[in-house]
Amino acid sequence: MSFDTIIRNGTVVTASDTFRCDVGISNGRITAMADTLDDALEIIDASGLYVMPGGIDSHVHLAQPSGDGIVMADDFASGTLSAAFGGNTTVMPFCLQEKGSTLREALKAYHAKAEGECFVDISFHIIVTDPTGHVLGQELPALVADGYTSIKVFMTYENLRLRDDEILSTLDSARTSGALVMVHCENEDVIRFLIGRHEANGELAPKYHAISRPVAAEREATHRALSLAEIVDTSIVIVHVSNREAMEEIARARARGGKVAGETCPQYLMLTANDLDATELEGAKFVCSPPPRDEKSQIACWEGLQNGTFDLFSSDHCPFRYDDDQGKLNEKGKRNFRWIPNGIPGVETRLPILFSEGVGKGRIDLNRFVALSSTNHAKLYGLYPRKGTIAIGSDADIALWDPMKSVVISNDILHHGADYTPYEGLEVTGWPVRVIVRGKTVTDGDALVATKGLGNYLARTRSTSF
Ligand code: DUC
Ligand code: ZN
Ligand code: ZN
Repeated sequence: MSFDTIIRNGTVVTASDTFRCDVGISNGRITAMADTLDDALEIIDASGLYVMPGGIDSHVHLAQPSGDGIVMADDFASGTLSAAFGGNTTVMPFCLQEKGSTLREALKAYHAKAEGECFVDISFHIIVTDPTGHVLGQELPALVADGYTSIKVFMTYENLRLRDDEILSTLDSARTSGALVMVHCENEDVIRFLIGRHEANGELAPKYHAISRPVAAEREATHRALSLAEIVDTSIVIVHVSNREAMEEIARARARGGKVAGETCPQYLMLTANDLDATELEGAKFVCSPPPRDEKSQIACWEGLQNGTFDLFSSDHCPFRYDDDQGKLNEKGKRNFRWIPNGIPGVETRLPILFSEGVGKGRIDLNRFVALSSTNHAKLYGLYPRKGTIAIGSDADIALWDPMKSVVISNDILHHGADYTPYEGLEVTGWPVRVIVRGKTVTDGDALVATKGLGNYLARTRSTSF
């Protein structure tokens, strides 16, 4: 049998197994796995490397309008390029419904932005901001049938949040149509009250962003979202969880029989609220929501990755330039934390951080790394087993990892559109040295060897996790 490509001498790692094996690829798929394979147009020597499923980052924001003249630092080209260099082969950006528009109109606009631009495969979650009868009764069921099988709702941000009755109707429609609902859990009324108090006191520095979004506001909203899902018997994903109290809500909901998935992100392992209290306005670089907490919360989030509270480790890549009047330091943001856009870059650093801090420091094993970074995302969001594993018949989406390669993270070596990384100076060991999407090499060492447009849009099935 002849192959397009053979990956030889590597150690294959999946979410369940680690074994020595050659991998044969034909027409973009894995077609053979055996001790020794011969005869291919291209042989890649993976001696000393791990052959892992490419990362799936199911939580990224690209080219998403943020209002007030703020512009996201990544479009689909730069965001997916950065994703590829970070070991990812699929990302799942959000498609924002503008109030007054339909979901189909939103999708049309985002498909136009992404078409021909991507370096890795993509698939959209739709952010529902205007859950009209038409949206929930007609559009959502038809969209699920067309492969748009997940949506996100917000409990915070004046212009995005849904009221509880709207969340209930959305969850109820999702149950009947088969969509999976991701929820951003923070109590908007609490946050607005606290922002108002700090503004009245003239407390306007970036650190007040974290102070006005306390753990209790996240815990309460997490509890409420889980209760609303329980009331209409719907599965739910609690995204970007930052602390133990919200984790405990997830555990309690599961103990009551709730179908709940949990997600955390690198910022909750590596940053704290103290980072927002840097000199001058540097703290703006770390403004994201929910905000990073404290060292005890970091420990809690590691426990959650170990014990299964979290199924997903995603970046929540939401990049804004720092020194830019369309970014963090816009005219109003320089004067008041309320106007600093929320979000930080991280799609390229997610996997090296989890590998180095997790596998390298003995907190998780290699198989859990693969589950948290790829396989569970594919299962939860309806891409498995086409994506998220190394198996015969799966897409040949592969990251070759050098577990010994040490890199000092610095913005100079990253490929995103932001002008900083929150992880500047962090040394990591373990780095993706070659990334292959459906059999085609996209990155080889520091070199980009593909052209944009290689990434496809992925229609998805319903979640297979619950
Ligand atoms: N929520 C996200 O999911 N990403 C960035 C900002 C936010 O509030
Ligand atoms: Zn969110
Ligand atoms: Zn996000």
